[in-house]
Amino acid sequence: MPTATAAVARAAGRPFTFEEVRLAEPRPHEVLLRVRAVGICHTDLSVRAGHTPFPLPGVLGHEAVGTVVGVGSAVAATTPGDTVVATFASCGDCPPCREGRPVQCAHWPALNLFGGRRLDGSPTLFGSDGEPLNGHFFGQSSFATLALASDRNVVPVPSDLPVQALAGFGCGVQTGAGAVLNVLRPEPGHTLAVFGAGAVGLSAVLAARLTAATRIIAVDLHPGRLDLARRLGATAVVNAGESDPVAALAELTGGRGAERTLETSGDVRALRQAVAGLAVGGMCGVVGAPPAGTEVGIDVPQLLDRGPRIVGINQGASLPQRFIPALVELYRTGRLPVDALVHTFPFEQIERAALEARSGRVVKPVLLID
Ligand code: CXF
Ligand code: ZN
Repeated sequence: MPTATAAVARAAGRPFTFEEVRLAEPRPHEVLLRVRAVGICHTDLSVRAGHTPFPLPGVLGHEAVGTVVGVGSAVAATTPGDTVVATFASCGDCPPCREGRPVQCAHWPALNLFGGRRLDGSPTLFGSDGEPLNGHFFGQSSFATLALASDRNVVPVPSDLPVQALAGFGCGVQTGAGAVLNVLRPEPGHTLAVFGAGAVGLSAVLAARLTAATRIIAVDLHPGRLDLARRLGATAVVNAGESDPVAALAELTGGRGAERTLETSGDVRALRQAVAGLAVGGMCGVVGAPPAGTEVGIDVPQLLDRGPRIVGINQGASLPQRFIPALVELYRTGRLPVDALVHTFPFEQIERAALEARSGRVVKPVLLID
């Protein structure tokens, strides 16, 4: 059994502890990675805080870039020595997977969030005492020196690019850029307003620059993040703590509202504003997740009158084997400059990295593992 060091989340609200763990041997379609960089996403911290259900003790981490060090007997898409980005898991067998929509996999929650095991219930991780630990988080559990993934959720990428820049492509960058490029697809003359200028929202701003959207408006409460949004291509910013975003969107669009909005913060007030700020016939993409069970009301006469489309988008509606290489190529050619979002920390400083992200000082913390 391969042995690794992992940052283990023992219980909700407790600091990570560095422990020796053992990984299961790769099954036919599985891949063993030496993790070289792994981003911290809000979802990791939300699980660690006890707000998103995942069974603890366990190993989180779902934005790995690594080197393949072992493959199961049926793996054809990658080979030892390859650099890969690890992304979300999907079963490959259910109707949405077969129809090319793995983000809507029938087993998505079990495979990525709540399961802690493979779908058949077998553990992939063990503590040094031999007891099973929860793993398989997004099919990877990559806050560790080694991670077990599968041939469906690793994507080979060029080996000559900085690993820290590619880490977010497995979740945050894919989520923000995919929402814009795969779903919202703003047209010439359109205004896109992005609520939340974190890693997902800023990736959406970067992607919006690749479209013909005329106006790209970032909405947040944090002045530093709004400055960064401007530097990355937002044509206007709105500080939601100082002015009403719905009124600001109306003013910036000659009274029409935004043809496209994207809610990335998970705040229901922001979601209401993102819908209220739409132009007639506009589309609001929802990627930010409030706590389970959260509802918002719909004004039905306004629904009929204004015809908004409100679309939930998971992982940027990505087909990872196609979309991630495309994003990586955009990065390589300077057209998706995600370096501006990234701050690196040594793996041992995972707590400091988490703290900096929570304070808003750091947009995308990436842990480097040597
Ligand atoms: C999240 C999005 C919100 C629900 C849980 C999964 N995706 C990535 O971190
Ligand atoms: Zn994530």
